Formats: sequence, C-alpha cells, structure tokens
Amino acid sequence: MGHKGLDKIIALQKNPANIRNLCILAHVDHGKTTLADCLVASNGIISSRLAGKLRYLDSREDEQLRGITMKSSAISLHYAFGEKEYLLNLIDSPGHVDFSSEVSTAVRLCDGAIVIVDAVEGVCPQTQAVLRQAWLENIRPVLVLNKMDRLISELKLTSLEAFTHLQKILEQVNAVTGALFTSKVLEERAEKEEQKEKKEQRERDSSGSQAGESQAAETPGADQVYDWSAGLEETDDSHLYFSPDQGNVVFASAIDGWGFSIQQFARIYSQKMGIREEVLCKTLWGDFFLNAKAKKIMKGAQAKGKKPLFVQLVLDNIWTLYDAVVTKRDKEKVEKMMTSLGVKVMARDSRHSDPKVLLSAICSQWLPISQAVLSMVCEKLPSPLDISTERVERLMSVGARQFDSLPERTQELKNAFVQCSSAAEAPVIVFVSKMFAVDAKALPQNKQRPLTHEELAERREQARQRHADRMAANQQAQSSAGSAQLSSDTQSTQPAVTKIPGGEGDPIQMESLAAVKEPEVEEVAKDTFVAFARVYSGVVRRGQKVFILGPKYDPAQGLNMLPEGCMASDSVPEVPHLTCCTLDSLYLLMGRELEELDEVPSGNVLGIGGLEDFVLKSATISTSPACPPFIPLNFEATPIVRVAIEPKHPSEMPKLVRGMRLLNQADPCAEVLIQETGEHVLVTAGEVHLQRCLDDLRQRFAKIEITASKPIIPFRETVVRPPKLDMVNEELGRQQKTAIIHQVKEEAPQSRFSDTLHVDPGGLVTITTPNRLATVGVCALPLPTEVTCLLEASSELVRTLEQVNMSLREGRSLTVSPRTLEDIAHLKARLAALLQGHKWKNAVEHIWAFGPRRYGPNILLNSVEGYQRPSVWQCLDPAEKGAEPCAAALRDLDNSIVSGFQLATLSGPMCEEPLMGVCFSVERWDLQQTRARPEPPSRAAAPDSEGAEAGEVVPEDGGAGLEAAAAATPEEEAGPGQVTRHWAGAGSAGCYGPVSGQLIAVMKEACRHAFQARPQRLMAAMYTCEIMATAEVLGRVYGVLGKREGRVLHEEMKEGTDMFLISAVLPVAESFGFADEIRKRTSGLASPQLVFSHWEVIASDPYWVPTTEEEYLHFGEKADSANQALKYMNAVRRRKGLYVEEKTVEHAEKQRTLGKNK
Ligand SMILES: Nc1nc2c(ncn2[C@@H]2O[C@H](COP(=O)(O)OP(=O)(O)OP(=O)(O)O)[C@@H](O)[C@H]2O)c(=O)[nH]1
Ligand SMILES: [Mg+2]
Repeated sequence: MGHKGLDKIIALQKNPANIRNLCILAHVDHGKTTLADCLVASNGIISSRLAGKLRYLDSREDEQLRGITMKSSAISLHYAFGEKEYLLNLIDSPGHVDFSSEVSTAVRLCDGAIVIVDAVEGVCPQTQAVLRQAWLENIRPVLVLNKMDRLISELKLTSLEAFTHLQKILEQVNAVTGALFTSKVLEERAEKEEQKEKKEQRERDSSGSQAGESQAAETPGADQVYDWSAGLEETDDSHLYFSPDQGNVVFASAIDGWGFSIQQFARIYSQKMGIREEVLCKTLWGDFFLNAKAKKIMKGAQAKGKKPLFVQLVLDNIWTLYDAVVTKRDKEKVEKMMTSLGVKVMARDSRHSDPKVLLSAICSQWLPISQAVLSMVCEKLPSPLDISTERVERLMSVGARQFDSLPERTQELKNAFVQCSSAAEAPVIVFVSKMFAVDAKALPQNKQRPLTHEELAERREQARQRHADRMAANQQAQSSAGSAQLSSDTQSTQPAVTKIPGGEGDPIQMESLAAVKEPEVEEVAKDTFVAFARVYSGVVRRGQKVFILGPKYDPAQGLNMLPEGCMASDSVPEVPHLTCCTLDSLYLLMGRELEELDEVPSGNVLGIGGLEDFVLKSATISTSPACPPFIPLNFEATPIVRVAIEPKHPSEMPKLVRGMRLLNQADPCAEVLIQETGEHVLVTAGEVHLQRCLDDLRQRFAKIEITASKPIIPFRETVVRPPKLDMVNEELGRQQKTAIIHQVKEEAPQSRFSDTLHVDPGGLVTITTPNRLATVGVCALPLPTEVTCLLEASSELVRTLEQVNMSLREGRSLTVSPRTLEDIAHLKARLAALLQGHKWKNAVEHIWAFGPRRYGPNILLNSVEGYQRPSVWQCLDPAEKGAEPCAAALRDLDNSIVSGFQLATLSGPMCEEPLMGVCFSVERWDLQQTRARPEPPSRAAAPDSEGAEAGEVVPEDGGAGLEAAAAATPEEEAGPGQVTRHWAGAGSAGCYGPVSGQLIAVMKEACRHAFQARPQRLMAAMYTCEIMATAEVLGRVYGVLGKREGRVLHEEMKEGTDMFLISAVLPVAESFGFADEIRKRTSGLASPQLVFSHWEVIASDPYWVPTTEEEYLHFGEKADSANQALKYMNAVRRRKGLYVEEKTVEHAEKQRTLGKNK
C-alpha cells in the first residue's frame, strides 16, 4: 500500500462519523469473498480484471484450494460518496457451518453487515443463522441479492419470472427477520408488563400504608381492560425489513462485476423520462406499471396483465444485454447498446473469445457493483457514533449481572461508549474478539519496505562516507597514484547500486544489509499472534499501558482493591482476572498485509501485536479498572468432533504440546485437552474444521508429522422404561420384563462391595460401606425427555444456581440480579410442571444436586425419610437462608453422597461415558452413630477401602481418572471452610476421614448398580443436516442417508427452482465422510451442512439376547447381526481399553473353505 493511501486512511480514522465497520455474512458459497474482491478492486489494491477470480481475502492456501473461506479477515477501504470521504473497515467471514465461530468474532466488531443471498438458492440454513447472529449482536444488516446472472443463464427465466422469483426470496428473508423481531417484541412486552405490575404493586403498598380510604379508588386494575393484542401493532418495524424502495437492497452479480439499487435507476429515468425521482423510487419495485398514453404510473400491473416497472425499466435492459453479448454474440447490437449506455471497452476485451469478458467490461462501467454496494453501506449502515445504548448495556452485562447492578463508575462508562470520543481524557476501551497467527516475516516491522527518497539519499550519503573513509585509510597505507581514479569510479557506480538495495555490485551495501538482517533470522521461524480488535472509546497508542480484563473480572472487586485513580502504569496490586500490559504494536488490517500504526482513535478496527502472553482467545482491554469484561461471544456451533493426536516420532511430544497450545489460542472454537488416559485430544466443530486444524498443526504450529486417531465419538448412557414389546413385536408379560432387565446383573462381574450388595425386585440397590458405618439405598429412574432437554438447555443457569448455593453454604453473599433469580424460579416452575405424576410427587423440592460436574442433565433426589436438607432452590427463598440443617455430621457427609453421585454420572457402567437423563433417588441412608470413636489409623482401614479413603477419589477402572479428579475439586474447594468449622464439634474423627471416602465409593457403586438394574440404552449425538439437491440426484441422497442410519424429517421443493431441500437427522457416529460421499455420489450437485442438534436414545438394547422362541428363530442364538448399540458400545470400550466380550472363532472350517475358493 502506498504511503498516500495509508496517510489518507489514517486521516479518515479520526472522523468516526464517516467510518463504517461492517462484515459480509451469508450461507456458504453465496459469493462473499467474490463481492469483497470487487470492493477491494475499487481501491486499486487488486486489478479489477482479477476481481472475483483472485479471492484476495482467502489468503490461506487451503482456502484457495477448497474454494471456501475458513477465517474472517479484515481490510480497510476508502470510498468517496458525494462530497464526503468514508473509511470502510470491511470483514469477510466464512459461510461454512464449521467456521461459524469466526462469524461471531467478526460480527462483534461491526456496526453493520452486508447479508448476501444467492438469487437462485434463496434463504439457506446459514442465512438464517447469520441473520440471527446479526440480530443478537444488534447490528444493522443490508441485503445484496447476488448471482443474478444465474437467473438468466442457468435458470433461463424471463425477466418477468425473475421478478416474481426475486419477490419471493425477499419475502423469505423478511420472514426470518420478522420472526426474530416478533420474538423480541413479545419478550420486551412481557418484561414491560412485569415491571408495570411491580410498580403498581409498590404503589399500592405505599398508598395502602399512607391513605387507607382513597385506596379503593386509586387501585388500578379495578376497571382493567384485558389487552389481547401482542403489542406488535403499535411497534413500527418497517425499518427492519429489506425492501428495494427503502434503499437497503442491491441486486448484483459479483462475478460479472455489476450491481444496482433501484435508486440508481430512478435517477437515470427521472432524467430520461421527466418523472420525479422520489416517485420512481417508490414505484420501481412493486406492482406498478407505466401507462404510456396517460403518462402516468399506475398500480395493479399484475391484475391488468401489464409489465411491472421493475421489469420494464430495469430487468429488461439487463436481459437484453446478456442476450446480445452472451447468447447471440451480436456485435452490432452490442455496439449500439454500448453507445447508448455511454460505455467504452478496450479492443482486446471485445475481441476476447469468452463473451463474459466483454460482458463484465460493459457491466462494470455501466453499473459498477462497488459503487452500488458502497453507497448503500455509507447511507444505510450506522457509524460507530450511532451505537445504541441498548447494545452497550448488553455488551457490558456479563453473566448473572444486569446493567443496573454494576458499580456506579462502571455504569458511567456507558457514556464513553455512546460518545465514542477520541479526546485525551476518554478512557480507552478495546475488545479483542480473536487472536490470529501471523508469520513473523509478514509483520511490517520485519519486512523490507521500499525506501523513500530521503532514506535513499541518506543511505547513499552514508555509503559514500564509509567508502571515502576506507579509501582514505587505503591511501594512507599505500601512497599509490591510482586513488584518484578509484574515487571517481565510485561516484559513477554508486547511484546505480543504491537503486537496487542489496544488489550484488556493491560490497558496502551488502555489508550494511547483512548487519541489519542478522537479528531477524531468529524471529523468522516464529509465528506471532495479532489480536483482532476494535476501539470503542479513547485512543490506543503504541507503548501505552493498559489493563487486560479476563472474562471473569469483576469491576466491583477491582475498584475495591485498587487505589482510587489507579492507572495501568502504576505498580498495581494483584486483582483476580486483571493484568497489566504494554501495547507493543498496532496494525492496520489490510487483508493479507499489515501496516504499522502509531495510534488508533475510537471507532476503528485494528490489529494489536504482543498480546499473546496475556490474551488467550478474547479479552477486554481498558485503561479504567471500572470497565467490565464484555459478554462472551455468542457461538452457534458446538465443538463435537474429537480426535486424539500424537507425534509420529515420540520424541517430538514437546513440540506437539506447544503446537496445540498455539492452535488453541489461534482458533476461537477449537478445544485442546489432555484426556484422562494421557491422550492429547483436539475437539473441533466438524470435519472440515478438523482438517484445517490438523493442517495448521502440521505446517504452522508444531511443524512436525502427526498422526490423528479416528474421530472419537461421544455417547451418553441412560436408562429407559421397561419395553412393552419384545424384539419381534410380541407383548411381554410382567415376569419376562423383569427377566430381561436382570439378565445383565447376574452376569456382572463381582464387585468388591458384592458382599453387602442387595438388589430388590423394584430396582432399589443397597450397599454398606466396608467399615459397616453407613448404608445407602439408591434406585435409578429415567427422567422424562422434556426434563432432560430442559436441563441440557439450562446448564448455564444451573451452574449459576450451584455457584450461588455454594456461596450461601460458605456464608458468603453473592449478589444475584433479580433477572437471574427470576430465571431460576422459572426453571423450577417448569421442572415442577414437567415432573408430574405419583412417582415425582414433590420431587422438585427434594432435588439434592445435578450432575455430572454439578450442572449436568441428571438429578440426585433426596427421598431419605427424615432428612431435611436445604433445598437447591434456597436462594429463591430468603427466609430459608438462615435455616441450618439438622446435624453437622449429617451435613458433612452430605457432600460425600453428592460426590459419589457426580462420579457415577460422569462415567456410566456401559462404556464409561457420561450419563444423561437419569434420576438417582436416595431412599435410604443410615449412619451408625459411632463417629465419636476415633477411627483406627488408616493402615487398619486400608485393606478394606482399597485406597478409596480420605476423601480421595481413586478411579478403579481407569475410566475416570483425570476427569473424576476434576469433578472432585469443587468439593475440595468447598471443603476447607467447612472443615475448619466442624473440626471442633466432630472431635477427632474428621469429616474427610475414612467414612466419607468410603461413602463416596459406596454411593458411586450404588448408583452404578441401580443404573444397571434398569434397561440401559446408549444415546447418540445427532446432527441435523440440510441438503439441497436436484430431482435427479434425490434418490442417491436418500440412499446415502439410509446407509448411514439417517432419518429424513421433511423434504420440500424450493419455490421457483428445481431444487429440493431435505432436512434429516444423522448420528454423528455415521457422519464422517458423509459430506464427501454425498458430493461424490451426486457429482457435486448436493452439499450437506451438518450442525449438532441433540442427543437421541438408540432404540436397540446393547445387552439384548433372544429370550423367547420367536426371537431365537428370528435372530439366531447370538443375535449379533444388527445390534447397532452393541457395536457402538464395544467400539468405545475397546478404545478405552475396557473389557469387551467378544466372540471367538467358532466355525473355523468355514474360513478354510473361503480361503480355498479365493
Ligand atoms: N454465477 C455466479 N457465480 C458467482 C457469483 N459470485 C460468486 N460466484 C461463484 O460462487 C462461488 C463461491 O464464491 P465465494 O465468493 O468464494 O463464496 P463465499 O460466500 O465467499 O464462500 P465461503 O466463504 O466459503 O462461505 C465461486 O465459484 C464464485 O465464482 C455471481 O454473481 N454469479
Ligand atoms: Mg468466502
């Protein structure tokens, strides 16, 4: 980039009113990067001939190879619109679902978005997803209907048909926005109503106490009119919708370089036809036609069978042009059209064998796409100054906190956001949405830039000086006569040499360059990280000291702990989640290039170097400790595909570990963890994402050869109600049912608790600890599906609930916003509504804990007679806060029961996968009151408890090592407070003595047996998958789906096209290679998008063996032919090194015959 361009951008950065931060969003392949190319070309960064072919912002090699974008990247452009100059910070985002986290990182930094929709395909799943993202982040979208050329050349629609088609697509897009809007309005209305009610209540209370008599008259509600309207009517939503007459829609073909808004045509025709521009703007789109006789524009084109204005004045022109240039190749007509349009093309373009070249040469002059899109952007998208208070409040309200509950000084910062001021006193607020890796060589400070004239002159002077010095030295040494000639030689050669810095002819130049280059060599091998960020307030300067606020930073705590007026440059006391750092370098993001900047004013997108040690993935940066961390990015994709990774040469392990750490930092969505077995595991959003991560590891971060395991597929374990039918659809009698359930248990290997284990026919399992001090009785019940779903969906809320409970137990107070309390109350009410029936009577009140990890979708229920413990809902009821549970000893061991439950739910007995949708009801819990007697020293207890002592959790089957320990940590964290409190009372027997340890183990074992006493099932993770396919390949798509256990949900024809849209669900376990297979079988005509959706119970019972005669007949003795669940279960067990019951070869002779036949 030239210095002039850079200077201009630096100047424009200072005027936020003329800045637009925007991203391009769309479904995969709808043409985002192609459009970005056109916009980039308008700034002369790439040649306009290459626009659309280069895909400049797809800078990675694999992006170019695969033809899809994999990361979001930014570029700053300038645009002169009217009299004003604008700075556009444009971010291109990927459309593939696997990379949707990159969309989130882009959307957060923007104020507006260009949403692209393919004019043929219309609204696709990702279109909906990105519209939702834009909506959630409160940014304003404009629409580009791209690939209009496909309507002409592929679908071969007439201009009138195309008009109807476009109208339909617009309706689809608006339907999505409409749905988002309605849900929001309804939500807001409900909130308003509630507030009003509360206010009224308050008023009533106060008036009641003040003036008793007037109360009746004043009480509102006496003559209340019930309002049944939803509040939608009174809310103006017209600005939300896309409509060409609003100026927020552009029709385009990015590949051919043209695009227009109807305003452009209105301008052209108002001059030509003498109709007022405003009238044309209102009527060019819609059911209007031109009455030539009356010289009027009239309504009702469709009813009267007339050509709508849009067709007559706009589309027909384009259709004719395509017809003449591409289809008929009618030179004369083209010439004529060019003259009437006032377009001139170069001779080589009009002679080109490909008519598309001529077409885009004409179109890009007639209706340049960059102009149409950029003027719409400047006019319709908000500037950083227009940031709404609503958006600011949302950004600042983290977790359970609401904006109102933030400290006052924090609330004051809202003004800084709204003013977006670059004044000296404005606090600096910056948000980093992701870290991206840059080759250190590519950093501007390490790059050799062309020298300026002054620098050239200076260098020349230096070289001359040095040379002269040396000459002088030489002269002194040898007083020969040739010196005069030499110096004249140098004078003549030097200018030529300095033009080519480092050119070979000049030893002096070489020498000086070598000196400069040396320190670089080390850096070259390294990747550095640059933060992708935006300034919301103040001016960031190079070398400035700032606070980095982690996501858990609490401004209230920070303000308390830091001295008044504390700056990041002072020596700051330690505050949790707050660090200080210096901003090393600031960059202007220019797609593949970076330009160094000294300062960046408010309202701009920028890159920040040198943060890699302070920021993992995202962070908030500020000069004020009152600044709250921004709400976390809203990710749509769930990372679900796991693989274990190891280096090819074991000695390279440290490199792999380092590489994985870097990858974790560089990717917003990838997760890297070490599993209990010591494996290094990478979790990604999907297959394509996985591939990209592996490539990155190999080529960039670890730079070693690695091997990746087959994807590790997650499962869940659950129990179900006993089946009513057997496998051949015969009714099962009651006895048979129990027989089926118990056949497993009899075969189960003897556990070390088996001497005290008792299972009653109802499924109640009782076990006593080896020291005979405690006995627990547990039974397992399947939770209703809705409850499981609700718990899954509310996991964040349950986690908050658990935190609140924990702090209540420890006697700390945690301020919870009323909103969160309301949410908790709502959750409770919904659970109560769903847990109906005799079995679940009062269950909600008796919930003891959730698990695994204290927030999972399983419930521990307290059905112990006479044991009153504080409910998990205690935070809802302030009166209960002080109520202490009955006995301290009971309370201590309460934790052991919960821990045992957490361990049991973390890894189930089928294949050590987490449980889901299971309720463990503790029916019995007897404690021998011998606790006053000191326990024998642990040596005596050891043989019994086999290491499961002192509260330490020792996994007995290698399945739950690390994770189990992790689950137990909250326990230990919570522990100390209680331990110290109760030590005195409990005498010498500590609560973490052998009893509690044994109780944990026994509880876990009881849960596992109770689980096994029910019909067990595996649950598989399911993808939803949307496939677009033409009628010819539909059959093959169904074939592939069927083979892979997929289930078609529905199929519909996309209006106006010959495409079918198929929605299906597919087990994740069967999804690997699915996209490729579909693409191959349909010769690339169908391409599926897979998104994780839910967990589903696999109907078949993995432990099933035939019991009835019919079943023997039907399935044979082994019945191992079609048991999908068994296959999955054994695969997992094998992977984990667990015992797998396998067939040995039974009919060896058959194998021999096979061999002979070969
Ligand atoms: N016919 C036609 N093809 C287009 C047009 N614009 C883009 N394409 C083609 O569509 C394909 C995808 O274009 P991209 O720009 O890479 O799409 P994208 O939206 O960036 O895709 P992702 O980044 O992977 O989501 C390319 O083959 C383009 O040549 C257009 O206006 N008309
Ligand atoms: Mg792209």
